[in-house]
Amino acid sequence: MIEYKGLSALDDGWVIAETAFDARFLGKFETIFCQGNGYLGLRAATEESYPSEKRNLFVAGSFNRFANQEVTELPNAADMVQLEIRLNGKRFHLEKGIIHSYRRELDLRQGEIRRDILWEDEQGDLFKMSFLRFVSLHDRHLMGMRVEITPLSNTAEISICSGINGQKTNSGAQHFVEGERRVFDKELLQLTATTTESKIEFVHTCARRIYERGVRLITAPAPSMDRRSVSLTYKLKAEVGKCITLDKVASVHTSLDKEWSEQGTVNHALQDTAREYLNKAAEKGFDRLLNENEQAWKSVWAKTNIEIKSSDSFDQLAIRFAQYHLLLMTPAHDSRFSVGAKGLTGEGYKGHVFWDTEIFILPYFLYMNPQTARKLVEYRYHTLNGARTKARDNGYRGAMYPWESAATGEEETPEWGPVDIVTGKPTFIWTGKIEQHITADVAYGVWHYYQATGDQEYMDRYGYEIIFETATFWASRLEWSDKEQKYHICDVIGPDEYKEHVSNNAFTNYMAYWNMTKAIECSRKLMQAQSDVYLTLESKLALTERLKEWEDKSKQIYLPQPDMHSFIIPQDDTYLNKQIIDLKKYRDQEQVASILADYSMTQLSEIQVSKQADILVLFYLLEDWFSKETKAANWHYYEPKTLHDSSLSLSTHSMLASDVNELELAYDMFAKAARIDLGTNMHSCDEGIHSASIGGIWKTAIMGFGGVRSWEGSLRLNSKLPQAWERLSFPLAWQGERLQVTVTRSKLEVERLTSGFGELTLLIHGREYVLRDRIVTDMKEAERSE
Ligand code: IFM
Repeated sequence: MIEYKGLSALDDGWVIAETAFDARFLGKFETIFCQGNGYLGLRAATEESYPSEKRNLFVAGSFNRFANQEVTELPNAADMVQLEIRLNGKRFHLEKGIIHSYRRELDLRQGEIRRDILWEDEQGDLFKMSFLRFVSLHDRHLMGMRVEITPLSNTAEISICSGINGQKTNSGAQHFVEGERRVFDKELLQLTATTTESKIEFVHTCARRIYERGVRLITAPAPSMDRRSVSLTYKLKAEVGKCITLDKVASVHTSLDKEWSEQGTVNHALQDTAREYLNKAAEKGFDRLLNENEQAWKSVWAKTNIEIKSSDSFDQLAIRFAQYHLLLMTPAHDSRFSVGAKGLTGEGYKGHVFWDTEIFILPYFLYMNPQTARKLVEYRYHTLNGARTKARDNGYRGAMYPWESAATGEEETPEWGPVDIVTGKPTFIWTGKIEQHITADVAYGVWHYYQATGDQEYMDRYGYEIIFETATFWASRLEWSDKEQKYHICDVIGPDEYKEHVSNNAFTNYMAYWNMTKAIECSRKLMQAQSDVYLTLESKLALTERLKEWEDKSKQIYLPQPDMHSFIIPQDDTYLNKQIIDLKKYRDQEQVASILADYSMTQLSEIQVSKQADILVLFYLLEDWFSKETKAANWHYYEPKTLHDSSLSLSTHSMLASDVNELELAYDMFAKAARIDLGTNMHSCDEGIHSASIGGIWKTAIMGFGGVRSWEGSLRLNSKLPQAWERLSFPLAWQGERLQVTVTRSKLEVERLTSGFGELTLLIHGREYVLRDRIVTDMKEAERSE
């Protein structure tokens, strides 16, 4: 049913195929075959409609609140890819008739989907049907589709109804007020709609052309309008063997687009512009538009290609699949928006932005495309005021970032979740209130960006302010314990969300401490070396006063230490005293979170069971603060108690296993992480792609096996290949330079692709090297000295 084609020398890991149609698995392919460009995300629903489908089209950042008591979400824009095809009067769909052959492929090289079907209708008539679709990477407003129908046994009456359907909702929530519907010249359709609360105007426009055996047919289609929809129906007679082709190009523009949101839209300006735009696109023709898209992808791959020579060629495909989706999910065009936990591929998590961005997705862009990384860290500056409001509303100072963020930086976590298995009531979602480590994670992202890029201008304008405001939040958040004579952080949720209302979660305490000490270091540095920036921030934030508070308090934060004998760090104050149960059933589960069918969240809080990596994330972020023994001991203590019920878990475990030289374990976990969305579990991603896990695939390969880390401004390479891999080669951006790193079993080679100023110092397997053009080191020697 799912085939990872391209696993031969010829096509080399680029194509994923759906080899048979099964309506039960529509969600799987809608998600993994999703198309987009960071502005638009088009879920890959088939052209013909099915009851279990989820047709989604999202525009990055276009949040709307359906009702006051609901959180804001990305609204589902009008559908322009659905077609109603009638063959001899009967609606074409694959739950009737006989499917003689079926194949749908996503080609990652160009982000195109092709579907070929040989289908016999209930009367015994045979048809060849082909579909091709793209969302342009060349032009972010544009998408295109081609449909080819050839009757193979008898002359056939073909009718194709296609248009713009604005009747779509987000699982019932209608986010739009109906606008105008128009048909221009019996060819071009336009439908406008405005979001109910955020008042964003969406303009959907499309045009189509129809051909018989390549010759354009000038036929008069029948227009029709309905509530929130407009369409055209073509009726044609096709002879045996004669192919009817419909080309459709469509666009979405919104008043949120930078050019409009800055100047505002007046009268029909947006509609007129969109119409002109689409007319031009239609004039160019489908083939040229397709070609432009292909060229755009080609240049992306030329810059970002990663090669993995593995005994399992799935690995190569998996990394490309991850890169493909990382591009789709990231609004590189506009720093007012960031990456949703499901990207733009589904309604899951409502388009909201989590710590996933800083910890799991940002690293990819830092080391592959720093310009895009800058957009992501700017987003947190755009939302800084929202975070200040959240801090104030909760009785704190500084900036308290929301666990779930959308347009403004105010908290958007919904309050009620799935059923509590014991009480039968909905479960209260505490993360928005007490999963507070996000605030330090944001600051960490800012610092990581600065280390990897050296972008001083960003820091001066935005970065320092974020670090100071987040440190101030922590200073106001700490609670003094008379008994311990230390500052504690009580009543939080750490990364392990199966432990609610815990105190002194190690991850949270260490990250808060890191955040405050980083603020101290930055303000001292500014005082000495950049007095202008210091003075600006001093007058805005009263830095001198704050510095004293950070210094006094950070010294006294309680940081849970590794046990002297076992090296175990308590995850929180009570974790190690909780009951241990046999978790085999849940670790062998088919679908994640099966434990919630047996235990409520309250009950889970009393068991040594973790949803996902917690302390281990700390070992990766603050790697020099912990010894190898501590990392290994905690990996082995906590992993058997971890269900990996969050998709963020496996990649962290894999990276850490690499760090402690458990390479085969690391590979096993990489292989599992790479299959979370792309694997054969046909329901794992119905709600959308797991963005953080996708970033995690790149991280396990490049930061895990490639061993790439940055620590306080220096680039480290600690590469180790698992048995299955013979070669790993990847590009790397570092402080304005571009490098190419190639690791084989015998050597590690770093080539400098740019001729920047001066020498570059790298730490390779613990030894300092100066890079001029190229460094080659011996992997065997590195292994021996481990
Ligand atoms: O941010 C994650 C969290 O760590 C686990 N639950 C899902 C969230 C969104 O991916």
